[in-house]
Amino acid sequence: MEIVIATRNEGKLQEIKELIKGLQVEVLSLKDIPEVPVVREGGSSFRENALMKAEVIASFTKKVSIADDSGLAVDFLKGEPGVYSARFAGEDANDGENNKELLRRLEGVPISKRGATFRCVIAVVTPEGKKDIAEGECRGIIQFEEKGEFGFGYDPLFFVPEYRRTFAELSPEIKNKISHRAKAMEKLRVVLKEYLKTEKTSVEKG
Ligand code: ITT
Repeated sequence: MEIVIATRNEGKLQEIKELIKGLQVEVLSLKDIPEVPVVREGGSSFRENALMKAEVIASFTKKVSIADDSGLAVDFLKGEPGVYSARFAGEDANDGENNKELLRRLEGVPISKRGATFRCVIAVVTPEGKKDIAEGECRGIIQFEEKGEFGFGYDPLFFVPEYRRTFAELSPEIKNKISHRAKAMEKLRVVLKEYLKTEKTSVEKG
């Protein structure tokens, strides 16, 4: 079975590919299907955005599609940047600019008030319109400066107390065991396995 990972974010793509390793699927990304439409994220929740992205791509490609909408909710900023995480420092902001903006907004805020949650919602949609959705969360503390080279986005600022490292200091293998994305994907592996079983049965039946 072919599935499409509906993201233009290279960091997410690599992580999701790792997380579905072992399933008998052939993974396509949006780079393999250049003509797909760009989905504007107009929703006010991760859930809405993830579903919208997966629905558009599933109906366009006629393949099972997986979309991830995720972001960082900082306690002191009352949940910001949230669904605007990719655009925190402006419409076309890159990771470095978003990290700088986050540090600026937290200037003078003590460590005790720098708690934050990474949230991830992943939607799986079939061409027939069947939808499944799962969420995952991970708690951490926003550092005073960037540390580490792995990962993407806010990883260099997101300190995980249990490991005494930022996400960007942890190897991809460890991040993929404990992250918000890993937790969401773990629930959806069951769903994908079911699709595979159904597909196998219908192929055998002819
Ligand atoms: P797609 O919509 O094409 O998937 P995007 O980057 O626009 O890509 P989102 O709208 O879901 O995706 O934005 C998520 C942003 O949240 C992302 O750009 C990062 O800045 C941040 N983010 C999400 N998960 C992260 C992670 O595991 N590590 C670091 N930052 C993360």
